[in-house]
Amino acid sequence: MAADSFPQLIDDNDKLALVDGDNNYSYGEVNARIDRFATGLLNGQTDLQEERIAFFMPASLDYVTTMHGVWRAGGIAVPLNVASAVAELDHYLSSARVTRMIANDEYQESLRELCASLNIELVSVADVLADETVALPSLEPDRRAMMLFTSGTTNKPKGVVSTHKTIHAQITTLIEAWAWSENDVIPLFLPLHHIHGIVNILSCGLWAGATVHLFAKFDIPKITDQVIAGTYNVFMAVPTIYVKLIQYFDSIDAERVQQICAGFEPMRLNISGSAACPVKLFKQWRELTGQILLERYGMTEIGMGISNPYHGKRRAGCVGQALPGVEVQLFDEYDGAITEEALPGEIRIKGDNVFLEYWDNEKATRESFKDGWFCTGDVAVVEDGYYRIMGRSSVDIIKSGGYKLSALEIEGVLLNHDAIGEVAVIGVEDETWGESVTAVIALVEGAELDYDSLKQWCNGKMSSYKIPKAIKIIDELPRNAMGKVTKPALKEML
Ligand code: MCA
Ligand code: AMP
Repeated sequence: MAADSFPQLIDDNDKLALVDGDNNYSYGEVNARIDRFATGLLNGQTDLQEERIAFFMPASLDYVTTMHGVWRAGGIAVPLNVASAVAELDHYLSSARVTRMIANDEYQESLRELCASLNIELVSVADVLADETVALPSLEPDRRAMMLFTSGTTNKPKGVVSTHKTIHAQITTLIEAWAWSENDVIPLFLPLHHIHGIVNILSCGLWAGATVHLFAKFDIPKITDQVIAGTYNVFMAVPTIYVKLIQYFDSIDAERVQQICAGFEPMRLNISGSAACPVKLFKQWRELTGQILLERYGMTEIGMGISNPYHGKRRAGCVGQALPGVEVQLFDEYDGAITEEALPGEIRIKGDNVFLEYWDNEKATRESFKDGWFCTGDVAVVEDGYYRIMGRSSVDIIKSGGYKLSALEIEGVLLNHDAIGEVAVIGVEDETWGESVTAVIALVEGAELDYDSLKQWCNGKMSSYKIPKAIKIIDELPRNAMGKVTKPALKEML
């Protein structure tokens, strides 16, 4: 591979790349391990020819080895959410036609039956690592590299396919815009099946030669210990994480709060994204830590598109301007480009950062582009040269704690419950989660249902963060003249 066209790690052998608990790994060690893993995956072949290889593991040396190993060997990396329910995994694995699954001991048991039924070979990283390395294939930049599943306005999540070129563009634009350097040290505690964790933190960090501290989950005491120790100079998170940090401050003594805030204060950058950062939160964070949050806007299909400036004014409630190499244009409902400020329109995006296709779904891919622009479904307005996100065109998408959830997917599961006649799932404004999943239910005649039993019934049928946080039982769902449930009316009612 030509190092300048692909997502890569720097080749400074001694520089510290990853910290995983008490273990430190240099770029030299990680690079060598990736080559051994890629060689093992190839197992005599010269190129994986876009074989879909799924992996099911939290942030770890093995995760990095697997992701880059699949890339170097010419496969398509399919990182999965370790919190997925089996039914969700079945959909991801079968729709992507995955042939091999990489998971380590503790996770293998939960996957064995499913992998066997789908004829997927289940192996650990150690099983694959070769003793020696062979020459790895030379790949064209437009080869498919990664598939991430995203929920949308359809019942089942779609596989978003990016090429090496896409990921390279997504990384390099952020390296430039946010001034990444090898002096950076950043914690990574976000899930690694989404762009935020994969590209913005892990891939940018490794491209820049920075040090990335890996956490299997958002472990507030451990992470804040390191903040107090002055370990990090960059911090990236979803708004819910800043809210949770502030909530944590209420549960600890004033001296520790002061130490944590003093640890954030000298950092060169704190970023918020994946969901709207409320102005109140922006102000609270500045008062507590002195940090002016840099808010940016992105999407699985495009990586990052719009960002407040690194140098220059970061405006609360706004997401800033188009990133370098990204074209952004607002369009009205008649597909006319909006050229005046203050008129809202749909955000459409062009650039090398835009994904290639929805896997095996030509129709959905075609419908999501107009005249070469990718249509995001998000509505924004420009005010004094800054984009401000106003909302989404679909009421069926909910953003909870940074996760994009499909109301239709959740409704599809809930409708299998014997007591539920009709259901509409909506996102209700919430201080912690941004939007909180709420199910409005009309029961089957004579049936009864309480929240706790429904929550229990949902366990194992969907990832836990999709399970409604509340239910509201009503006699009949409101519908318009076409028979469609009027979700805006329901939202207003709640
Ligand atoms: C956890 N819970 C949630 C969520 N997360 N409920 C609703 N929404 C959520 N997002 C629930 C669990 O089901 C559980 O419920 C309880 O909270 C505690 O779970 P736990 O895992 O301990 O919670 P946590 O560690 O505090 O997790 C909160 C979190 C997490 C750290 C904010 O949700 C998270 O990592 N979110 C970020 C997701 C992300 O990276 N999104 C980026 C995608 P119970 O106790 O009832 O079982 S967007 C993207 O990539 C684009 C390109 C972009 O712009 O960035
Ligand atoms: P996902 O497909 O999970 O990557 O989520 C992408 C969606 O997150 C976008 O289409 C937006 O609706 C939302 N989003 C991301 N960043 C922001 C932001 N800063 N403000 C508001 N919404 C955002």
